[in-house]
Amino acid sequence: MKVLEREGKKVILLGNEAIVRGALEAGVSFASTFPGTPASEIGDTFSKIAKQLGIYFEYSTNEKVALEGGGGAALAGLKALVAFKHFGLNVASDSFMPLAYLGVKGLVVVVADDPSCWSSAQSEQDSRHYSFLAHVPMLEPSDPQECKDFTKLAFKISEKFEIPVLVRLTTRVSHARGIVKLGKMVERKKKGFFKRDKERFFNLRPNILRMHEKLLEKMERIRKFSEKTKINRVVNSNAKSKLGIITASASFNYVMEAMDDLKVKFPVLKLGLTNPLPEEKIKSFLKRFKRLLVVEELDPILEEKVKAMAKDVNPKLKVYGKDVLPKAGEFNEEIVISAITRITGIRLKIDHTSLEAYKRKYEKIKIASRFPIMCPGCPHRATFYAVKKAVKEMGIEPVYGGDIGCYMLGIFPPLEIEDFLISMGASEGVIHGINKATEQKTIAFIGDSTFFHAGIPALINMVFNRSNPLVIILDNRYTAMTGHQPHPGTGITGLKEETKQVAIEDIVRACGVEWVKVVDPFNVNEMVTTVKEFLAKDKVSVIVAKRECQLVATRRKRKAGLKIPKFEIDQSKCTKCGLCLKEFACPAIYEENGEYKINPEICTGCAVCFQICPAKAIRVKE
Ligand SMILES: Cc1ncc(C[n+]2csc(CCOP(=O)(O)OP(=O)(O)O)c2C)c(N)n1
Repeated sequence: MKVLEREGKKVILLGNEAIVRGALEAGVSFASTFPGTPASEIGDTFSKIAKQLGIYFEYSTNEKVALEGGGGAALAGLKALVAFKHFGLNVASDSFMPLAYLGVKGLVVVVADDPSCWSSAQSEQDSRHYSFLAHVPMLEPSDPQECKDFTKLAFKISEKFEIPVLVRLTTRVSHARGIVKLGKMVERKKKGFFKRDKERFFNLRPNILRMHEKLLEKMERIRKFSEKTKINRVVNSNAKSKLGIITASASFNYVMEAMDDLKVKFPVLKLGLTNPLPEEKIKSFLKRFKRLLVVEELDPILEEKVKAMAKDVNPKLKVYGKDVLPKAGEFNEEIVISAITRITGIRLKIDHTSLEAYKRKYEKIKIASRFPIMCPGCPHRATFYAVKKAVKEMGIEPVYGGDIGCYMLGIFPPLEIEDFLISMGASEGVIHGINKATEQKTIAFIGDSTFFHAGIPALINMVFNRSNPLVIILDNRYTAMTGHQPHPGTGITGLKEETKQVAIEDIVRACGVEWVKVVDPFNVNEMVTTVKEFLAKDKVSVIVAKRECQLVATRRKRKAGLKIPKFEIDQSKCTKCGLCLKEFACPAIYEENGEYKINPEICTGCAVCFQICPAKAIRVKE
């Protein structure tokens, strides 16, 4: 594996893989995560290599638990890396703040933001705020080489100043590939020892105020380091210009590309350590200019701080930022070009002949616009179909709580079976509120991984506070949407070792739910009957819709050389009612010249269409 290549070699790594290599070079002993794109490959890489290196790695049940595990290992003297996506830091934040007070050392937390929400349903978020909120130093790499180097440096800072360190990525940094020059992997400690230390660990009054002050003092000491470190550096220092640029993270790359295309050179202060900021360095940079542009994605965090500094040292400086750049969404080179153009009047010299040729070439390519869909044979689709059939037969229109996972694609037409999506586990919490507030029937859909992550307290709340929604736990055996990582119900750990399978139905019963049934969603009739039965209950009821993700099942069958049955439509029997295509909406089914057909290339043989066809026109293909 490339992340394990020897010292001195140059290899092409993904930003996320480079994070792992940086941790290996720092001597990491413990790594934990909860999957979430754009951070997922960090955990998945550890999962592949940890065992052979004697590193402990786990997919934790959620990000708070992952951080607490990493925090515990670090308190016991091991170097620990914890990684998750931006929403993960929200979940972990309750423990993130006090861990900073405890002076924990050797703890690096990697958070990956997703400007433009390429793989995040819920909200855009600028996690840099957490660094300032928690008084935790923050490093922001721009490319894979920096991902490696900054992770190593993050461990150094954490060890030296006895503080957790945040490494903040964005999708473009996590998922960029680039050449990385590898350093030496060091020996790692196998076991630590927790030494009781009341002074350091008892964060109660009166200790707590002293600990808070100590944390702030540490940040002041790190500020001095920030002034000196080479990762806060000026690029194009000698360029003669009245405009200067301050930037960090992926934005630095767009700035460099924009200057290249505009054929201009402005001095650029590239910040790698963005909290604490090197105030003296920034102030001396600001003094040189009449105009300054701050390029940062999402919130104007640097901009506001730079504006405040400019008041002291260069009050006439005009600072541009969110007045010429978008406040929402990811940047790109063109966006930065347009900001520079607006400030300076410099125009991009466009070669119109090649532009016209480019337009002509791409005008011909028509990309179908369509909603993202669940895979052919996805058990979630079968569950949704059965629920829709059941409520139609009952003549009711329930409120549907949606949650986070592959099944959230059910929000799109033609299924449209989720009324809201908020955060992991919120389907249950919110549907409980709606159940209490209305006379309407309520159904919460929640995935298996999501149930383990955040669904249990909300289910207990329904029992405790006596609401009666129907909760359907879509148990496809994996955390599927982020790459089929195992969870507590899968029976395998992140180190690929066998472990106990925690049965969801046992937890549900232990929460106090009286009406619980495990149903295979591919058994359409049983699913419809159970939904109808449970919707009539006056207490909360739970269906565990249990069927392995069809992608995994099909891959396994193919690998074992087993035949995957295919289905076809007998045109002589088909009445063209359209139920299979328009209501069940399996992507393997399509219409051609007025006939409905099944594409054998993608049919996975789930046999649900076979069961639901009213004309019995679907049969096994010989
Ligand atoms: C707090 C938080 N952490 C991680 C994620 C990333 N994430 C998006 S979908 C998903 C998978 C959920 O798995 P599961 O509930 O089993 O549903 P499946 O995809 O298997 O259908 C995860 C972890 C997130 N959105 N929020």
